[in-house]
Amino acid sequence: MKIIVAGGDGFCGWPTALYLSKKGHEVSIIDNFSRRKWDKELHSNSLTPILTLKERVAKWKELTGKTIDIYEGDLNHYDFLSQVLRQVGPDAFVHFAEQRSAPYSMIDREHAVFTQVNNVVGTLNVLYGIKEIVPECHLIKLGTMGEYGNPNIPIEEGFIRIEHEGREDVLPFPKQPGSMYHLSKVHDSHNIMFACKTFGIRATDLNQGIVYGLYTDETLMDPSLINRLDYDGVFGTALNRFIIQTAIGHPLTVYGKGGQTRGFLNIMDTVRCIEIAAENPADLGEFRVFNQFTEEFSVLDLARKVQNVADEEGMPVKIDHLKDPRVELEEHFFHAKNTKLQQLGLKPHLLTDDVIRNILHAVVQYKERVIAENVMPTITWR
Ligand code: NAD
Ligand code: USQ
Repeated sequence: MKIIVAGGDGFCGWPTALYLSKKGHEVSIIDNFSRRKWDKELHSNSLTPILTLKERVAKWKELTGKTIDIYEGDLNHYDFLSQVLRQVGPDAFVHFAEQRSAPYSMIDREHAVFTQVNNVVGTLNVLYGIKEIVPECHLIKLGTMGEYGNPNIPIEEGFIRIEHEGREDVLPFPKQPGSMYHLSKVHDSHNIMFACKTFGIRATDLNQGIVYGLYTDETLMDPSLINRLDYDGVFGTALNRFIIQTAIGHPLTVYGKGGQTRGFLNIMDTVRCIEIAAENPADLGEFRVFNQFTEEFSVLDLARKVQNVADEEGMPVKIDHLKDPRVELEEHFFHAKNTKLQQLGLKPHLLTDDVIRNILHAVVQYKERVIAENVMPTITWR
């Protein structure tokens, strides 16, 4: 297949591009390198030293003989996007290219507006580009489990059967997102559902949980292929942050009680989920939703798991309960369905102590790169 990976310079996109390329697909990356610019804005960095995309792709070619084309540009610029769609003629368009940090979206009005414009307009352009230029192309869009929020009932995969006043229907599952970023994903989902119904295009919305780890078989092939890894209070995510905090001897930063429960998955499963979606496309006019996570944990459970492994490794670490900088439930019911990807063949890599240990050993090598003042959260929701 000809596959475009938009956001292919990022944490999920880069290993996905390599994985799909190895599987024999013709991969092209679109990226405007905004993530690297946000690091500069925040005076932060990736824990791991990452090369330029051009250098990474050249190393991939040297090692495998496979070419990945690079298109540098912004999905918000329709002239650029439409030219790429004409040139590549993709069978699938994998869309990772958004501003994905909840705290970044909550800095102030400018960052909220930027996040929603970047994400919503980018996705709208992709929808119109597919409609006008490549109407058969399958949109594989990264959504988020956080679109659903924390309802007091089990979360379905996208849709729920509801009985009301003697009638029944299957309707979109209610959305109660917890940040301006998570809201942008809800707006995207609505626009994609409308475009499928109205224009007859095909799309899969992957409501992904929190991704942990950094390595895949492909990024391990050479140090030049290493993935980015975020640890700061803005872009770092729960489990990866706790492991990196352990590496530098920083207390684990549990916000509030730590009963916040979420879906999680290993980056090795992210790349496979994208392949599964691509190999099993939605029908024309169909809007599909898969919940893309493999296990559920509370934040405090994860901190304790990391603490146990740290003890075994002779790197004891404390757990701190910080005042929660977010407006969110610190304890709640959470159970979500996640059977569709497994029915299509996903074999989850589950979170064991050895998995935590391996990530810890990997990150310890780069601990000197941590900018200590970036570890604590500084952005509040209120
Ligand atoms: P990332 O920030 O590492 O990568 C996103 C990439 O998209 C970056 O390289 C960035 O430069 C690019 N980009 C952003 N806006 C763009 C635009 N307008 N035009 C072109 N390129 C643009 O993020 P990630 O962690 O790889 O996440 C990828 C996607 O997966 C996001 O949509 C995110 O919402 C979703 N997701 C991520 C996680 C996670 O834990 N990382 C979990 C659930 C969902
Ligand atoms: N949290 C802590 N301590 C920390 C970091 C986070 O207790 O040091 C808590 C947060 O308060 C929150 C939970 O852990 O309750 C998750 O926070 P996170 O920063 O790990 O994840 P989140 O902000 O939800 O966003 C991340 C990605 C986003 C993706 C989302 C999937 O950045 O792109 O959409 O995970 S999900 O959470 O399922 O919506």
